[in-house]
Amino acid sequence: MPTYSTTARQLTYSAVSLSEAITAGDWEKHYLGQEKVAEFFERGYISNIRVLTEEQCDRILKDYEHFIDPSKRHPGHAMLYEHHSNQSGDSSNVLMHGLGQWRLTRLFHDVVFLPAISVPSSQLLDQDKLRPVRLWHDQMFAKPARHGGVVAWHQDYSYWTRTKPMMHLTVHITT
Ligand SMILES: O=C(O)CCC(=O)C(=O)O
Repeated sequence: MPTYSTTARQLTYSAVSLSEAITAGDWEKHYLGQEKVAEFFERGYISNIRVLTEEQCDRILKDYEHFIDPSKRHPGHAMLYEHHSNQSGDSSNVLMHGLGQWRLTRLFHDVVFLPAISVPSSQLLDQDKLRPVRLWHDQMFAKPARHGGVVAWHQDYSYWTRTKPMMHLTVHITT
């Protein structure tokens, strides 16, 4: 069971994870091929990289309900850095936006550390060598089927300036 420390405001778990079947020997299978790596440095992005199985998606969607359904609100809700239940500006649609989900549930916590994400990230931070990876922040946009809102047009250039020389990247996970 997770515990919530009121002093450290940090979620800790006793054991196991979303990737419990993955052992150190499995790291290599997550390496991107040289073609994909080259594509990233040529175009600035790559897409269609599977990071979760369907079974993992089904499990994480249960945790997702804590953030989208007020009647299932998580007991650690106050630990979110931000939570907006509807940023669409339209009460007939929903655009939930939150930061800090990784601190609340085990699966959202574990997704941040999945080798399927951290290993390719380590390859893509620097063209010349593998780099250690750390989380800057997580962010969730929820657009429920048939009544999902849209994110208004905006630019994210300021993110590009957070490290110099640039040594960060964004991982977009869609289900
Ligand atoms: O997924 C979206 O609709 C918006 C994403 C976005 O604004 C962001 O990643 O900062």
